[in-house]
Amino acid sequence: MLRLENRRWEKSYFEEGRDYVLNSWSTGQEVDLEDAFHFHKSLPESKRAYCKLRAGQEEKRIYLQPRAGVALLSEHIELLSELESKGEADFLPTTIDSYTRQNRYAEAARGIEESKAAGRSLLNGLPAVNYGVANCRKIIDAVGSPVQVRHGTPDARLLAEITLAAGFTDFEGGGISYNIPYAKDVPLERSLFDWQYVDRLCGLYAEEGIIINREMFGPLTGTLVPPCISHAIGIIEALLAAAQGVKSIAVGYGQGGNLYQDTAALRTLGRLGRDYLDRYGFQDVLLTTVFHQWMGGFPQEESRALGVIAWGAATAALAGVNKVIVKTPHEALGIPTAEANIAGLLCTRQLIRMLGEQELAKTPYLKEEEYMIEREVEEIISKVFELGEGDLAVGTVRSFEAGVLDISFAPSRCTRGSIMPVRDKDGAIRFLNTGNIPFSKEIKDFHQKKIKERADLEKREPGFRMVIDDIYAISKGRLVGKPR
Ligand code: 8ZB
Repeated sequence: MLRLENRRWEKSYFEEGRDYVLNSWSTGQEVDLEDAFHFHKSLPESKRAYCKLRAGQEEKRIYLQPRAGVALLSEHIELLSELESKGEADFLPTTIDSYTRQNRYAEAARGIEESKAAGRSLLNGLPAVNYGVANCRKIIDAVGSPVQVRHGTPDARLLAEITLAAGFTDFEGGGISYNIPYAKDVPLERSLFDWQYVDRLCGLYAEEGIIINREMFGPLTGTLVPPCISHAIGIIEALLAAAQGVKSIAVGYGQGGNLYQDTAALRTLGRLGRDYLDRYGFQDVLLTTVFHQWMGGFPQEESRALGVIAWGAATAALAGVNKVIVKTPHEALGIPTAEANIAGLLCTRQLIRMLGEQELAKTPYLKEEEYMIEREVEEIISKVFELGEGDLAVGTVRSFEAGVLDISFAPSRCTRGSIMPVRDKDGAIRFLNTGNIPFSKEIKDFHQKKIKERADLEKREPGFRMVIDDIYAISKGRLVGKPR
């Protein structure tokens, strides 16, 4: 039985479980922390995510990062080099394949062999565990930018051990955001525990002066997620990571589509995140924000897709954010080619540069959006602490059971899925149903009023039909789903 609590793991407690992790695949034996520390210390600042993020935040720069990962190492290195040179990416990714995300390394091994035989990638990412420490280090040696591991793994302990030892300086995911949207049957206690391991490992690096950035996956299911949901979860994951000694944390948010709501979301995410970290004694932790271009369904045609991408880029520029994760015109089709990825990057870069001097005016509408998000997040998180009797990890598990924390459209059995989002007449994402989230009357009334305006305009009852129309709207060329 796991005894989950939000307390920094003793070194002995960490080491107790470590042999099991490192023995779960042969390459685990390559991990040597002393050698890893030595390699990290040899890296120039330009290859360290934390240093680059800190400098960028001071200079108010907006960094761009693509997603990319293929089965074969040499092709992966070539792909990243192109995204860096021709796409002008500031941060490079290594997207991990789905077998590895589920700890199915034998099947990933087969995927490598089959990809070699086929002469093309038959996996949807790089199986980094199979390649091991020495091979993965070739990636770090070959490029000039910091490289981040991007995945979707409930149990990422071995993946973290290997990639961090290889010299990756940035690792995405968290015990909530890499479980609930990605798995059906992994207990939340389990994934929170396994991510405490990952965070504690990063903490051990930090004790050597090697600061690994940890990024929380903000978009969750990517389907009409209200800002307060992703904010609350990102902040909880940030506090849990900081408790294990993580010193650099990025919190993410997926574009909703309404410029004012997205701007309010990004501004409050940075503010609230900073606030909570300070409040709980983590003033020394660097906090940055990440904006994901539209994570829902895309139009098929590349030119229309680039329109969606450009709107995300404009939003990021006007709202202000530290990093943008860029989509590609192949989004509706599958894994993008290098060329499509470069198109997404250059399109985004153009908008970010063109709008660099402009900032969205703080109108009453924007202020109201910010006020609402802040209140919603505070109301949720205070209840999580209350249910945990002060312990955030325990509170998180109890809150998902009670529906105080809830994520819609997720595959996991660990979330109720009893909240329901829908757009208002301006395209902002509201709660059609607040489920068991303990919102005050003021907040519930606000959402109802906003949804009623749309219902009156469209002369139909708010309901699931409206939600379905919204889910398909962007791929059909609109933001707000229209009745047929
Ligand atoms: C949750 C993230 C989904 C996004 C992209 C998808 C989607 C997944 C790869 C990739 C480039 C890969 N994605 N795997 N993009 N290379 N191996 O992540 O297309 O946009």
